[in-house]
Parts: sequence; structure tokens; C-alpha cells
Amino acid sequence: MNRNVAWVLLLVGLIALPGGAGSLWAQDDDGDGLSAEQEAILGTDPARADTDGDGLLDGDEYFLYFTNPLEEDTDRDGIPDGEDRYPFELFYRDLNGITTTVDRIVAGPEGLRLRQLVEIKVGNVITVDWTNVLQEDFTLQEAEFLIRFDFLDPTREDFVGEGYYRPRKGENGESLMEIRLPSYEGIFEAVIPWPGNAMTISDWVYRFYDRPLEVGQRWAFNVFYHELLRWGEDPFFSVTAEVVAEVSMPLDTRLGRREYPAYEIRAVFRHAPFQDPFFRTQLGENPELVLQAFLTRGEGARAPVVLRYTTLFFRVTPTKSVGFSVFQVQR
Ligand SMILES: [Ca+2]
Ligand SMILES: [Ca+2]
Ligand SMILES: [Ca+2]
Ligand SMILES: [Ca+2]
Repeated sequence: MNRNVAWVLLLVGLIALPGGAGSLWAQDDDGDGLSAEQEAILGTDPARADTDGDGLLDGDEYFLYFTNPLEEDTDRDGIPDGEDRYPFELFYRDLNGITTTVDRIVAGPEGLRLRQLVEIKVGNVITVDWTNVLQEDFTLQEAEFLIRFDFLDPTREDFVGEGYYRPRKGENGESLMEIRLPSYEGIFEAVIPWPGNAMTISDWVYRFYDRPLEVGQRWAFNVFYHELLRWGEDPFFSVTAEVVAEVSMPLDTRLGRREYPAYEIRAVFRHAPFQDPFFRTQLGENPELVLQAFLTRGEGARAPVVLRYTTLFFRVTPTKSVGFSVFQVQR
């Protein structure tokens, strides 16, 4: 080829490039549902549809399954994402900016385990590493946890303690739970009657996993709140939950805002009258508290993902308060 013609062709190519840049960036050469630009943001390979080789496409991992497209086994349970019934590790932040949690559900031979790493920053930093062993229907079987208080005040000694919930049988064969709650104020221990359909305040939202959901479905169950026990209150709420609507749930991701098809669940938490005058004033004689959860829908046979949920909180120190935290999954 004549050298001048080659130069001209090169120049034409360079001039043509800006015009073609949009389509170049939007290009999905490996057909994994992510453009080259999106792959650059996530760090995945634009020439490989399944960068980590776990059987799931890069785009499906990010948008559909909430797994890591760069890790073969996102929740590190030994089962690759493509074969795992609960493959994800979810990172949540509460909208008050106080608490972050990382949730993993691991299905093992002895049932399900929900592992939650919680960090609460209220001046001091409280971290809790929970493992809840759950029945197939997500009711609680037993739990163990490690709690750590890291005080800002250098004159206060930091605290680490181990706690548990352990099932027991009573003299007449009734179901009981032995509970140990460590805190910097000392150790609280109790054995209480345990209804079969009970779960903890952090598990209630997972009750809806592994069920084909549809609008109008209802469930009744009990939710245990251990702080109430320590304060001499009935530790259980009786809950009625209902799938109330199919909605579109917006979520901000690293690849921009995205609408997810979701089910909205409303759960009414009822409690026997509180003994404590403060709680009676705040919550009324027979409180009914409405909590919400949004779970993904219509994405094949895989476990739905909790996109957003509300949970109750009670704080007695330093100032009494009652309220809700709204947790949203972060992408
Ligand atoms: Ca791609
Ligand atoms: Ca790719
Ligand atoms: Ca993959
Ligand atoms: Ca993966």
C-alpha cells in the first residue's frame, strides 16, 4: 500500500473514532449484559462473559443475583455461585447512617445459617457477629454471637463477650430457650418458653425467602426482641405479615440508578401492654407497629433478595428512644 494512502486511512480512522465512541462504549462484545464501560467500572473482563468462571454471566451476577462477578464463591461457603441456592453476600446500610450489616445465608447439612456482621456507631462502636441456625422455614433453632464494645472514652475499658440462644426441653417436654446476653453492664441469663414459630428481630424479613410469593398471601409468626427481656417486658411481638403489592423499587448502584421489580410486604407487630411508663407513652396501650420489606420478584428460580426493610429499635441509654431503622442493600 502507498504510504500516503495508509496515513490517510489512519487519519480517517482517527477522525471517525469520536463519532463511533458512543457505540464503542455501549458495546457488549462478550454478551454478558454489561457494556465495556460498565465492565471497566466493575473490574470484570470485557472479553469474558463469566470472568470468575462460576457459571453465571457477569451482568447476571451484578444485576440479578447480587453476587460478586469477580469471586467464584461470593459467600465463601465452598459452593460456587452458579450452584449455590443462597449465593449472595449482602451489604446493607441503614438510612440513619448508624448501622451497617453484612448478611450471608449458608445452606449446610444441618440446616440454614444466617451470619450477620453488624457495626453500630453511636459515638462508641458496637460490633456484633451473629450466627443464627435456622429451620428450613427460617424460624430460629439456636444462635450464638460475639459482641464487642469499643468505647470512645479512653478511661472506659473496652468489652468483648459471647452470647447464645440454646434450645432446651422443659420437664413436660415443652420448648424452652436458654439465653445468655453479655454486655458491659454484666451478663443477663434466662430460660424462657419458646414458641415454635419464632424468629429474631434480625431474621423476620428472611421468613419470605424460598416461597413463591404472590399478592394477598399472609403469615403469622412471633418475633423475639432480647432487649425487652432484659427490661422485664414480654420479649415477643406477634406478627401478621402480608404481601400487599408488586412494586418497582429504585436502587442506586455503581452503574447508576436501576428499577427492580419487587414485592412489598407489610408486617404488623403487636405487643402486650408495656410495663415501662416511657414505652407506654411512646407506643400506646396495645401497640401496633407497621414494618415493611421489599424483596425481588420474577427472576427465575433463585432465592429472592431483600432490597430494603425496616426494623424496630429500642434504646434505653444514654437517652430512651423508640424508633425504626430502614436498611437498604448497597451496590
Ligand atoms: Ca460485556
Ligand atoms: Ca465480561
Ligand atoms: Ca461469574
Ligand atoms: Ca461470582
